[in-house]
Order: sequence, then C-alpha cells, then structure tokens
Amino acid sequence: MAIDLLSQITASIVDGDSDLTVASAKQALDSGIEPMIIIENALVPGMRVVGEKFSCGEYFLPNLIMAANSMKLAMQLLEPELRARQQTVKSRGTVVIGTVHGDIHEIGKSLVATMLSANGFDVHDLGVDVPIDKILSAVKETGASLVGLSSLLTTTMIMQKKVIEALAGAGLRSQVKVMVGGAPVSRKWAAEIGADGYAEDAIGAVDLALRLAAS
Ligand code: B1M
Repeated sequence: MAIDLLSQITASIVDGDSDLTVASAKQALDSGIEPMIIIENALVPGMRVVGEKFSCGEYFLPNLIMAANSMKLAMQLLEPELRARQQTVKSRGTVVIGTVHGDIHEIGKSLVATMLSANGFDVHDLGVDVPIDKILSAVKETGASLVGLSSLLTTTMIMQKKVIEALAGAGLRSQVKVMVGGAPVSRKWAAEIGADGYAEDAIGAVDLALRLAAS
C-alpha cells in the first residue's frame, strides 16, 4: 500500500500532474508515512526521471516546469510537517543560504533550508540567482557563521568559488564556514575551491552544518 502510494507520487511528478501529486502526498501523510520518506523516496526520484527524460530529448522545458511545480506544491504541504517533527529549542547558529548567481533551481536549496531550520538553525534564505554582494551583505547583517551555496548547473558551480573568494576579499572568510551542494557538485570540487564541506542531500547538509557549527 505504502509502496503503491509512493510509486503513484513518483509517476504523478513524471507526468506533471500536480493535483494528483498533492492529493497522493496528503494521502501518504494521512496514512502515517513520514514526510522525509515521501520527499526522498517519491518526489526526488520523480524529479530524477524527469531530468533523465530531458537529457535524452524525450522531455522539454515545459515538462521540467510542470514537474517542478508539482514538487513545489507537494513541498508546501510537507514542509510544515517536517518542521513540526523536528522542533528544537536552542538556536544552533545562523545560516545564510542561496542558489548562486545565474542559477534559478530552487527546490533542493529550499529543502536544505527547511531541514536546517527544522533542526534549530536560524536560516536566512536569499532565494535563487543570488548576486555575490547580496551574500556578503547578508553575512554582515546577520552575523552568520555558516554560508550555504547551492548550484545545479555545471556552468554556475564556478560562482561558489567566486563567493568564497569574495568572502575572503571582504575580510569575512574567517567568520564563516562555507558548505556547498547541488547535483553537479562533489566533495572533490568542494576541496578544490576551499569550501569547508560538501553534502550530497538535505539530511547530509544537516549533519554537515551541525559538525561545522561545533568546530
Ligand atoms: Co534544470 N537542469 N535547467 N530546471 N533541472 C537540471 C539541473 C539538469 C541536470 C537537467 C538535465 O539536463 N538532465 C540540467 C543541468 C545540466 C548541467 O549543467 N549539469 C538542467 C538544465 C540544463 C536547465 C536549463 C539550462 C534548461 C534550459 O533552459 N535549456 C535551465 C537553467 C535555468 C537557470 O538556472 N539559469 C533549467 C531550468 C529548470 C526549471 C526552471 C525548468 C526547473 C527548476 C524549477 C525550480 O527549481 N523552481 C528545472 C528542473 C526542475 C530541473 C531538474 C529536472 C530537477 C531539479 C530538482 O529540483 N531536483 C534537474 C535534473 C535533476 O537534477 N535530476 C535539472 C530535486 C531536488 C530535491 O534535488 O536540486 O539536486 P536537487 O537538490 C538536492 C541535492 O542536490 C542537495 O540536496 C538536495 C535535496 O536532496 N543539495 C544541496 C542541493 N543544494 C544543496 C546545498 C547544500 C547541500 C546540499 O549545501 C548548501
């Protein structure tokens, strides 16, 4: 039953059927399936299939947009549930997070932001296509100790390096730890650009942020 429901959610993402995605996600929640299971085992695999179909020319931009819209609507339902399950009292630190300049992919970054917030971090989400100056200003204004940079395009990964260089240029590098992520990003890339850590997914991002905050 649970597996059928999760497969139905995945298929609805692939079809870009947002009504069915939201209705099935609600049904899954009501039947006791944890929100993170719905995200990781149904929504994300659906987005992966859509990406593969786009890569091989079977899907086009409108298909990506419809799938993204379906996932975003489902996330609106699931995010409050995620937060409700992981209430913490004491703030674990302030994080400034965004998708780098030139890149408008927001779903993964928002999921990471939600999970950090659900785990006690004070999160300032700057959104997508964020200019370097805006990140520097946010770090100064909030006194953040962590900066999270998401990039989904091979062409925008370089912006993560540029942000790190700009933080150093502004004398802010020693104040913050920088974590990077996104589908084309790797641990090797993170080391190459002098980031303090890389996480593959939202759960890994929470583990990493906790480690960086404690170091
Ligand atoms: Co675009 N896109 N897209 N897209 N898109 C990809 C990324 C792509 C891999 C598709 C493909 O070709 N197979 C490809 C990139 C190729 C490359 O460079 N390697 C691609 C392309 C080419 C493009 C355009 C250039 C297409 C065009 O216009 N011709 C264009 C670029 C626009 C731009 O940014 N300037 C474009 C546009 C779009 C839409 C706007 C239509 C839409 C985004 C809508 C939105 O976000 N509101 C979109 C989508 C939906 C995708 C795919 C299908 C799905 C992305 C997604 O949301 N995944 C994607 C294919 C794919 O990734 N399989 C694709 C679900 C999400 C939960 O996962 O974002 O990976 P993800 O986040 C994960 C981890 O990566 C990690 O944790 C998250 C949760 O587990 N993570 C972090 C992410 N950030 C992190 C930060 C951290 C730590 C972990 O620390 C700070």
